Parts: sequence; C-alpha cells; structure tokens
Amino acid sequence: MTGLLTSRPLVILVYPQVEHEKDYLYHWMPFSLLTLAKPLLDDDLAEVVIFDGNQRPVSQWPGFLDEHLDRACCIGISIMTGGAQIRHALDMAAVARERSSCPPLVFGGPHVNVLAEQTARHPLVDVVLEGPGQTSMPAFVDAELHGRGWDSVPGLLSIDGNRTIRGPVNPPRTGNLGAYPWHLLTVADYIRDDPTVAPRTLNFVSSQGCVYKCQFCYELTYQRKYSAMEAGALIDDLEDLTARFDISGVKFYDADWFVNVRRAVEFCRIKAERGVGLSWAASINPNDVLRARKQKLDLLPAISESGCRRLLMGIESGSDRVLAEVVRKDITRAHALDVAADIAAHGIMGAYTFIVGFPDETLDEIEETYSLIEQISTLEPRPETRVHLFGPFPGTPLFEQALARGFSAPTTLEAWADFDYYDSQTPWTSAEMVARARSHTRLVKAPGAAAGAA
Ligand code: B12
Repeated sequence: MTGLLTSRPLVILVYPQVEHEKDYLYHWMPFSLLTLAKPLLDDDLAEVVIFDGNQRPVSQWPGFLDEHLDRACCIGISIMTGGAQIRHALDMAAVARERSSCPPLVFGGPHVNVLAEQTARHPLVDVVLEGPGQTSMPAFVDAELHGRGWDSVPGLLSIDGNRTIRGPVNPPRTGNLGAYPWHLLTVADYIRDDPTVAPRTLNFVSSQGCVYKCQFCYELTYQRKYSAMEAGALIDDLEDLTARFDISGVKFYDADWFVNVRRAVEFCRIKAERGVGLSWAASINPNDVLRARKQKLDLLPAISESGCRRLLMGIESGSDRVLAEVVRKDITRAHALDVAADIAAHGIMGAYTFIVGFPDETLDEIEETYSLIEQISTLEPRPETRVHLFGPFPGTPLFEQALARGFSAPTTLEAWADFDYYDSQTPWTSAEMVARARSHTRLVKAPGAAAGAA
C-alpha cells in the first residue's frame, strides 16, 4: 500500500517571515493559521502542519516539503501587505512548485482580502480564498478530498489564463475563536519578556473585526462583523495556557479588545473570581472609554485592578479638523487628552499612536499633533508615543484620496511586498517629516528597561 492510502491527508499552512523594524520586540504566534487549523482538526478533515517563517529559517523549507509533501492536499499561505511577507511567500511557493507532487498553492490573509484579483493572477498562485479562512479553508479541503468543484468554495477565486473560477461570497462573519490547537506550534518559543507586561508574556487574539470607521484602516473594508470569545471561554484559554506553559502575562492584539465593554468588565470579574493572576495589555479605542462612562461601568478601575498594565490606543491626530473630517475618529483632541489622563490616573501605561502626512493635512495641523504629544508626555506613568507616517493601504477610503493627490500605488503583487509602512510613500511627505516622526517615537524597548528609556 502507498503512504497516501494509509495516512490521512495533510494541510500545510505557512506564515512567511515578516520583516519588521530591526529593534522591534515580538514573537508573534500566527493566529491566522491556528484559526484555520482549528476547524480542519475539529471536523476531522485533515491533519495540519505549520511552517512559521518568523521562527524557522527559510532554508528549512525544502526539507519540510520532503517530509510532508506526499500527503499534502494543499499548501495554505498567509500574506499581509508590506513587510516583505509577500516576497517570502512567493519564494516559498516557487520552491514548492518545482516539486512534481506540488498540491494547489492557496493564498489568503489581509492582503488577499483587499487585492484578491491581482493576487489570483500571479502565476505562482493557484487559488485565493478571500475572507475568513475558518469558513473557506475547510470547504476547500473538503472539495479537494471529495472531488467537488472549486466553484462551491466560499471566497474562492482562481485565475489561470482565460479560465476564471469563482466561489460564492464568503460572509465576513468569523466566530469559532479560541481553544486553538496549540500542539501545532512550540508555544514556549513565543513567550517573551515584555517590559511593559510581564516576564513571560504570550500574545493572543480574542476577537475579530471592529466597529469604528477610521478611514485609513483595513478593518473598514473587511471583517465588519465583530465577533469575540465570551469572557468565560477566554479565561478558560488563559488558565489552560498558564497551566501548560507557565505564562505570567498576555498581550491582546485584537483590532480593538474593548468593542464590547461589558465583556471587558466581565473578564475582570471572572479573572478575579478564578484567581487568574496574569498581567495583561490590550488595544482600545478612546470611544470605548467614553462609552463605558456613559454606561456607568467602572471600566478603568476594573481593568487596573485586574492587572492591565498597558493600553494601546490610536489617537491619530491632535487636530480636531483632521480627527473629524479626515480620519472620522469620532473624538476631539479634548476627549483624547481626557481619556489619556484617566488611563494614567489608574496607573496604566498608555501607548498612543499618531499619524502624520494625511492627504491635504496642513503643517499647522501636524504641529497640533506634536503639541498634543507634548501634553500627553507629561502624564505619569509616562506614556509611550509613536508617530507613524500615513501610508495608503489598498481597500481603504483614504487610499482613493491619496491616488487622487498623486500617490502612485504598486501595480504588481511583488511590488506590494516592499510597501514600507515606515518610510514615506506619498509625494507630499518630506524627508524632514519622516525624521521628525521618528524622533517623536518613544517606546519602552529592552526587556527589563525602565519606562523612560528611548
Ligand atoms: C500581529 C500583527 C502584526 C505583527 C505581525 C507579526 C508577524 N510575525 O507576522 C507585526 C507587529 C509585526 C505587524 C506589523 C505590521 N502590520 Co500588522 N497586524 C497584526 C494584527 C494586530 C494581528 C494579526 C492577526 O493575527 N489577527 C488575527 C487573525 C485570526 O486574523 P487574520 O490574520 O486577519 O486572519 C484571518 C483572515 O485574514 C484569513 N487568513 C489569514 N491568513 C490566511 C491564509 C489562508 C490560506 C486563508 C485561506 C485565509 C487566511 O483567515 C483568518 C481567520 O479569519 C493585525 C490586526 C488584527 N487584529 O487582525 C494587523 C494587520 C495584519 N497589520 C497590518 C499592517 C498594515 C501592518 C504593518 C504594515 C504596519 C503596522 N501596522 O505596523 C506592519 C508590517 C510590517 C512592515 N515592516 O511593513 C494590517 C494589514 C493590512 C493589509 N492590507 O495587509 C492589519 C490588518 C492592521 C490594520 N487594521 O490595518 N502586524
């Protein structure tokens, strides 16, 4: 009997390397792939192996293929725009394609969700699956294993010369989060000493989607249906991770962890009730704090008591016009200051991000952003601040405006790999503007470094 008949089908999932800033501290667990793997395993459709390019050198890829390709029914590759991830993805796809037994190369992820057609036209891409992979991937694997047509697979697009296959729409509803198949990764390798959270911190994603309308953000065009793990189920996962891997902190990378402020308060209550002593950090929108006040929820006291050490918040601008007309942040400068002061008063370190170089933003408006940063920096504990340059991301409303103002966008999949978020992308952003943005970025970096370090 052949290996293929005796062993179960396999899905290879790949998270190609992201080239982030050299001194940026992270060990990112590829939640996109865990989210895809979960239904494949839960529904007993296939076995899964993961290649994380942020953890393994790409030189191990050919050997990984030798080991697994004979059983593989597809190779799923995740890509986001920029950070060279697309380039690493295409290099790995090219190596796989050289093998005679190469199964379909299936691309998904944030970049595919905004530029599906351009991605699907690339000769190294057999299929793209647009939208949440937890719906499309099991359907694709099922179609492959049972000889069903690709046109039955939600979110599928395949373009090969003149032949186009399209599946039905993949609804932007996610769900099915949490209780991930941790055994697919060496979780211990992702635990790190995070000076702003705890010595053994792990990252985590507990929700998908966002309800706000920031005009530069990709979430606006994708994942509009917010879905989140319930507080109790989330604590179950954290207890489990603590027992297995002895973590002491968790850093949430949800688009906005606090969309449901009642869930946040409930999380703190259950965490205290069950004696889960983890420190934690999360992302928050200023409107969440304002909404909690309106609902008379003691949000900040509750999270402070529950071990929340750091809140990451996009304030974006110090100019009321830019906030209202360009970003549509639904807050004013005064709100931003008020919320930041409230966060500091509860002993939580704020980490505030700003963007300069929006289309038609005036120099005076940029000055207002820097003066807000000065004001915020006097708070205690002193917040982290970070100034980004506006980078037009495909699929966002401000992308169209940027094109109209003379920004020229990459026109190929390869070129999107080098879209560098940390450098000027628009003709109206000068070298001085870039240098000044960098000089106003103040983070707590090295493990063990005191707040206040550069
Ligand atoms: C963690 C993270 C990072 C980490 C990445 C670490 C790493 N090693 O890769 C770091 C901090 C390095 C990073 C960097 C950047 N990031 Co980032 N990041 C995220 C974040 C917060 C979480 C990603 C995540 O795991 N989500 C949870 C999973 C479950 O969702 P998902 O990845 O979208 O996957 C779902 C679908 O996309 C799809 N899917 C994904 N992969 C695949 C694969 C297949 C085969 C299929 C079928 C489906 C599929 O199914 C999944 C389940 O529903 C997201 C925002 C967010 N909360 O999603 C931004 C996000 C991905 N980042 C983004 C951006 C823009 C960047 C930066 C360019 C700039 C920045 N924000 O700092 C840089 C890129 C680096 C560079 N030098 O240019 C954008 C991407 C937009 C785009 N068009 O690609 C996002 C969406 C933020 C945003 N709202 O704008 N990022």
